Amino acid sequence: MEITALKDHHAEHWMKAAAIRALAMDAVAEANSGHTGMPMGMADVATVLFEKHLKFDATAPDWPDRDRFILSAGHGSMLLYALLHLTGYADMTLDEVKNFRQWGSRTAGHPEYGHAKGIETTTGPLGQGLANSVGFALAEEVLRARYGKKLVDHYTYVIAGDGCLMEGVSQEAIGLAGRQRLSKLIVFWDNNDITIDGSVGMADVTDQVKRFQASGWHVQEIDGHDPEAIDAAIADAKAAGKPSMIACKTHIGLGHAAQDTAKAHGALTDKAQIEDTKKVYGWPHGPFVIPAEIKSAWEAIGLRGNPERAAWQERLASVSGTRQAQFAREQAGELPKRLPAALKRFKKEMSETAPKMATRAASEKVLGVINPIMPETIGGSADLTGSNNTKTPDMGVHDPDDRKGRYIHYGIREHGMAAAMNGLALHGGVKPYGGTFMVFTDYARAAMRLSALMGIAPVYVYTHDSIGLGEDGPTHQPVEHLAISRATPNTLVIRPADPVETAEAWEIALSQTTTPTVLSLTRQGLPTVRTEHKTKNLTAQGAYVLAEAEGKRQAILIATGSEVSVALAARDLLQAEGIGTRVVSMPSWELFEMQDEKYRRRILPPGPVRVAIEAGIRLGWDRWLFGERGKREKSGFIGMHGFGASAPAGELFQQFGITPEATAQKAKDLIAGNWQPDPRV
Ligand SMILES: Cc1ncc(C[n+]2csc(CCOP(=O)(O)OP(=O)(O)O)c2C)c(N)n1
Repeated sequence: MEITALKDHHAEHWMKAAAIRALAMDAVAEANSGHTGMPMGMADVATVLFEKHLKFDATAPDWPDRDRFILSAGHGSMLLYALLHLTGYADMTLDEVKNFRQWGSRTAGHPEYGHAKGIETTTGPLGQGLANSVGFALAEEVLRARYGKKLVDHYTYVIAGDGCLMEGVSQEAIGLAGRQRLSKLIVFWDNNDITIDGSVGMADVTDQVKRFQASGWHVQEIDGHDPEAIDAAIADAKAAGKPSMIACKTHIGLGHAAQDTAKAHGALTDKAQIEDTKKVYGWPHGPFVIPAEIKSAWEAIGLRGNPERAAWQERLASVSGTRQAQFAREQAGELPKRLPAALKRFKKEMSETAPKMATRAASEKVLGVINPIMPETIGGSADLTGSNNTKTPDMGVHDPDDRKGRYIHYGIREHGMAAAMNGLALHGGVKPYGGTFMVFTDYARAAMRLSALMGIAPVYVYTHDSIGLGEDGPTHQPVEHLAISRATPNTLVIRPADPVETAEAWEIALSQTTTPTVLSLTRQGLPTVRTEHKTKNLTAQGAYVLAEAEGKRQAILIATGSEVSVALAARDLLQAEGIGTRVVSMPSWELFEMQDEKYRRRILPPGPVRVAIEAGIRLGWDRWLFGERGKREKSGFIGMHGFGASAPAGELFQQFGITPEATAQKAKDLIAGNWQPDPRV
């Protein structure tokens, strides 16, 4: 639809949409950076969605039963900021819009979760928002099944661009949504044929309509500037009974000299061109000026959901007190009161029976305690359920035929799983965890990084955490992955040594509300090292003395996970030679870092030589070896210096020198003053 026809036939709509376009142009021009063309192209779709369909109340942005709106094409952030400002979200003042992309503003370059209400997720890395939306829609299904339509009945709407659809993660998301028949997920594709380098055709000839259909979606194609077509398409999408994609043919940079070109993708800052565009729009107002009647029309849209929310509040008040309390607890992300005692009982039993067990198997046992007490957990695995030990019998498999099922078969989609877990966590009311092999952290990383950046708390259950997985070989043996996870800000990495530490690790992970956790778990069996029951969660201190030196303390062995038992055996060797040796179990660097100086000094006192043992690369370990009062010439590392190999685990530990004997020798060399640099492989 051409601009003149739009202006003539849909005058009111046009002016509302023009307000978005004008704000986008003004803010980008003021910041001298940002993306103008996309908000200009999708303003009509967004206006119809907010005016006629989106269930929301700008005065209550956290209303749990609101529809979610996700701008997956996050570079078009001004579209979202304009909508939030116009509809009257208190966080999004005109000053915030004027401070687009400036230090301290809520209007970051790309929408950031937590900066302002109404930003449901952080987007910008293309494809992520779309992949998050699958988690949002899954959370809605699970909660609707549990609480009924009275309390949970909402849609997830997404705007995705060509870039989102080109990213690989989009196929993972689309495939999962299609299989799960997420009928309350509606995606608008901004089909404008333009990316940064030029036309989409330079890099892609995919028939997106057929692609979505092939994955089980309902698809429509419309003129993305025609308000009636947009309205009708949304109505049809709602009735489709499957996830729905609306291909919206749009013009990037509508009405601007750069329309339909890659130039429109960038910052359109030329003053004369902006003025010309505003003339075409019939928008005679200066920068950041929104006429009162247009602002109040938008504010009325912002209040449209108010009665519906009040009715919802009444319905919530009418359910039983227990149910209300449960709903509130789950929404707040609080742990059930019964959980700590149940985990303590589990720990006691493990210490008493001291089984030999892989930590992945221990994790399954712990989940067997947790899941029946926490109906909000949503488990899953990327097609490695039997290997990750992530499923407990009470969960039920989530499926269109069993929406109460709490276990999700994500398929071989590590990235899609992690992104969906972000969506589940952001939706609220559920607590997601999901498993794969630790080495595939690489596949999931972009989404894991966003969990950390957003400050949300999914739990990544990563098993097969070292060469200890054996015969699958170096393609499957993580060596640098602990370091990568530890390098990521706001990420908690826990590598438990036995079933007791595994239970403690889960308790810590589930108590997080603003930090994701990586649980690093073994494939191979390990002895229980915590044979003396302690009610206190020792893992929460990050590191603690597991075995004290007998006689004069000459060596401290610091180990994590499967190498704690190596350290204990090395201690036996050293003690047999009269060398007093302390073993420190250090399941989490981050938690140890948070302890006060006095505690850290108590665990790692100056004086004795230090040897760290971990079947991963050394990067980062120097902090605990040289730092914390340590000395380079009095410290050594037993671990990996390159990639692993395919062989039985026992052989690999021997070949790579991660043994009690090598550890004891290293300690003795250091005590004798024979420090050697690490081998370079
Ligand atoms: C994962 C990722 N890769 C690259 C970018 C950089 N980038 C931002 S927008 C864009 C082009 C997107 O094209 P499209 O989705 O068609 O948006 P439009 O041109 O319509 O605004 C690129 C490559 C990014 N944000 N995320």
